[in-house]
Amino acid sequence: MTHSPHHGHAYAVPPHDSPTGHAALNKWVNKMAAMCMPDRIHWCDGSQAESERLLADMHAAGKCVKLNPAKRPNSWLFRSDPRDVARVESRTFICSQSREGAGPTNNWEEPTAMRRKLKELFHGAMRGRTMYVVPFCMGPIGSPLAKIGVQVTDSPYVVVSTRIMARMGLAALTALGEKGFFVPCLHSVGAPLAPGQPDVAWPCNPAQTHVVHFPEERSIASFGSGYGGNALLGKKCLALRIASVLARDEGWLAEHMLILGVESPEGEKTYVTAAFPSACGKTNFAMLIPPKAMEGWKVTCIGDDIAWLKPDGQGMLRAINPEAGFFGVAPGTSASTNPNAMAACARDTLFTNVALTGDGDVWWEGMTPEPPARLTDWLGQDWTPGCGRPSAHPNSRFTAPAANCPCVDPAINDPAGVPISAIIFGGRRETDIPLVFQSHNWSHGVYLGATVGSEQTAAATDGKLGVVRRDPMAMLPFCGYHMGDYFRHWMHIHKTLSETPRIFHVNWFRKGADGRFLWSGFGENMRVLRWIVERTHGRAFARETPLGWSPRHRDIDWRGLDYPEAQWDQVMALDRQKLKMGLVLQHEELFLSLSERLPKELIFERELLVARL
Ligand code: O2Y
Ligand code: MN
Repeated sequence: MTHSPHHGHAYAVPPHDSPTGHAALNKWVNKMAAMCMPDRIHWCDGSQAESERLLADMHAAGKCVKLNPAKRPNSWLFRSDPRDVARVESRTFICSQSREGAGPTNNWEEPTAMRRKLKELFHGAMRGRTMYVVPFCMGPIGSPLAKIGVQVTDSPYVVVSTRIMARMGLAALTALGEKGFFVPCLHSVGAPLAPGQPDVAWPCNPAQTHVVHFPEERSIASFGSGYGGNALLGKKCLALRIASVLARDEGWLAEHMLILGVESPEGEKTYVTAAFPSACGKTNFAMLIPPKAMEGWKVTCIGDDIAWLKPDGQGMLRAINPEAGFFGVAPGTSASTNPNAMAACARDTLFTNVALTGDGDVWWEGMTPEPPARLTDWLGQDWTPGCGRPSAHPNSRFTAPAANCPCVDPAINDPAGVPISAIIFGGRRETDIPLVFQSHNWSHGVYLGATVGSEQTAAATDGKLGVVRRDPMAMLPFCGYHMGDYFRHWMHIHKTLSETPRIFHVNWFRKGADGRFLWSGFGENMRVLRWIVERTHGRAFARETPLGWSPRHRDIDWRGLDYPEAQWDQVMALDRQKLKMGLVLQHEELFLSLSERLPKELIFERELLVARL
């Protein structure tokens, strides 16, 4: 196949041995190659040997640091370009046929115009590089809930990361077969190399970054960034934005939720999902270790970020984690805050933008109480404590296999998924919102999820720190269609269930008048989680409040903790007048922006809330 670039001689797609007879896939790969003009094409098999080869090549090219195998076996450190450190919401687009289809919460551009722009951007974008063809399966191979994607990328970092985060390679290709449905995912760092031009450690093109979704076509194109959610297209792009559209059309839910299992001392297992906006301690909650005094209670982890939930033949909502690894925020993760995450990244892990110790290990703020005396920081510069800069970027990450996590749930690879008894929504709120309450019913629960607000942190660069952003179901940056239709879909799903999960709201982050946290969180959250689980089984007491059903001090398991009732009253307090004047008005603002597409049930719920307050 030949193609004539603007500036000169014809381009011929390099010969490549496709391992699949999937005609549509082969055709698409050839078409992408003709446009991007890579020097080489490599179909990824997903083997350990392939990953080792790519890492060795990147190491030889100065693109990563091999960590000390005695300290961190089979692990590597990458340092990104300082302009490419996080998801870029302002450059993320949902290009549905109509602007209405994307709704007011997404950036929209007319699809034909965007395709024209992308064609220009991708034209010759892989010159001098290898185009990797990366088949991957989101969800356990063979699961009726799983979906296949194929990413073409010129980033070997993306290839080795995808191998950890998804079931990648020949197994996915075999599951796809010769006629199966796949989501085409086009990715380039947008930094072609002229003949003889030396590469840089982290090629990218921040001025031209575009992360684009075509929901009707079910395809993704990402240009200019090599980082995280912009580049690992199986994660936020496929498993949330495109999957939310598939889920709407097919009768299921693609959610920004962790999945955990709670095992009682009697061995009863209850599965729970929870949605929190980015960087609200989701990974810590997903891997929670109960206080010692709550003997016999155990938490297991299915996933820390994304859940796909589908009613089964009996009307029970069952969930899978479409991912196979954790792309966790490093700073703040420690042996005391999350020993399970520390164990998960103790080996076989890719670190990005953390600091390097003198003996070839990694460090980040919060890993140990005392920082090492000297470090090489995430920018590759000498670092000493007190130099005034953090050693690791606040959005630095570990990419670790879920299989390494000591608390991984045995059902993580179960193709049928796990039955969900409770759904938790939460945000980061220093004031106003009590620690925990339960919705009156499904429609009230959807209202709670739809009106979640959270104070901003570092995961989204365009967010302003500390400002409360409405983040419905933690899906604001991730819903691939109109948010009003999304709420409607949540209402519809209830009609397809015979067993309805109970819905709860939590806020681990409330502060007292003295500015100190009223709740210490982490393992102590097990006390709240136990109440939630017991409620789903009809075993725990509560009192009715205007916000929902709330536990009293005596309804919580306090073994091993002296938590005074007066402090409980503070963490659970609600100021009716303040809520009526502030919160409900803010809900109104969100609802107004969604206007005609908002399901009427949510308007009723707001009226009921005002009346109760
Ligand atoms: O900044 C990025 O590219 C990653 S953001 C991220 C990563 C893992 C899990 N969740 C998130 C998020 O922003 O929700
Ligand atoms: Mn997330």
